[in-house]
Amino acid sequence: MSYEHIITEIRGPVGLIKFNRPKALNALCESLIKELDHALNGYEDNNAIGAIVITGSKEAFAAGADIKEMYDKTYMDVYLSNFITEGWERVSTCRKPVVAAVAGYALGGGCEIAMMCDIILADETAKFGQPEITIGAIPGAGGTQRLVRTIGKAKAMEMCLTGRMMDAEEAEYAGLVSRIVPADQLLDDAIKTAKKIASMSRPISMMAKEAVNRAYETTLSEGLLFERRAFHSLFATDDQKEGMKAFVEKRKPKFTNC
Ligand code: DAK
Repeated sequence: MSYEHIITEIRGPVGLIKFNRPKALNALCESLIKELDHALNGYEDNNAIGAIVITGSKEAFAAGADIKEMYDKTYMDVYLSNFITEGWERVSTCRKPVVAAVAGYALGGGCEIAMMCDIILADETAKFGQPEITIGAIPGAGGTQRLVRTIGKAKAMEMCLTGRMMDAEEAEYAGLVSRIVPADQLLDDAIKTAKKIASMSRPISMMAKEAVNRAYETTLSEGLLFERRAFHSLFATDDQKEGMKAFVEKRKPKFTNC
C-alpha cells in the first residue's frame, strides 16, 4: 500500500510513522487513519521492529479529526457506519511499545492518539487540548476517559468543558508528558528512546507494557496478581536467564527474544 497522508521509515529496530497533511495541520481524515492502521499492522508483524515512534510536523502532531469530513453528517450516517471508529483505537492495541513525539498542536483526536501511545515526548511548542466543546462536540476517541486517568478530573474537566490547551510545561507537570526535549532534538530523542526499548528483550518489554496498562483496567489486587504472574512467567524465557546471568558475570546481556 502506498501512503498519501503518512510517511513511514524504518530506522534500525524502530518503525517510524510521520503524519503528513501539512496544509491541514495533520487533521486526521479517514484515509490517514486507514494508512496509520496499515502501517501499525506492518510494524507489529515485522520481527525486526521492537518499538514504534509516531510524530507529526513542527506545527502540529495532529489538530484532531478532520472537521471538514464530518461537519454535515447526520446521526444516521455516523451511527449506522460507526463513523470514525474503525482504526481509531489501533494505537492502543499495539503490543509493541509506541512513543509519541509531539511538537505543536495535539488537539482532539490528535491528543487522544498521543494518549494511546505508551510514552509522550514533547518539545516546548507542544499544545495539548480537547477543543471539541468549542465546535459543539465532545471527545470521541477516549479523551474524556484517558485524560481523567492521566491528569486527574480537575484538569481534564476544565480542558473538556472550556477547550483550554495545556502547554508542554503544564502537560509534563500534570503527568501527560514523560519529558520535554528541545525542538531540534525531539525526533532524535524519540528514536533514541524507542531504540533503547527495542534493545531490551522483546517478550519482556511486551509483558512490562501489558502489566503497566493493566493498572488502567482493573483493581489494585487484580493488577498486582497480573504483575506477579507475568513476573513468574518470565522465568520461562531465555532472556530472563541471559539478563540475570549477564549481571552476575558483569557483562552486557545478549537478548534473543526467546
Ligand atoms: N480538521 C480539518 N481541517 C483542519 C483542522 C481539523 N481538525 N484543524 C486545522 N485544519 C485546517 C484549517 O481548516 C486550515 O485549512 P485551510 O482553511 O487553510 O484550508 C489549516 O488547517 C490551518 O488551520 P488554521 O488556519 O485554523 O490555523 P491556525 O494557526 O489559525 O489555528 C488551530 C490552528 C489548530 C488552533 C485551528 O486550526 C483549530 O482550532 N483547529 C481545529 C481543532 C479542533 O477543534 N480539533 C478537534 C476536532 S474534533 C472518534 C474519534 C476521534 C474523534 C471523534 C470521535 N471516534 C472513534 C468515534 C475526534 C474528533 C476531533 O478531533
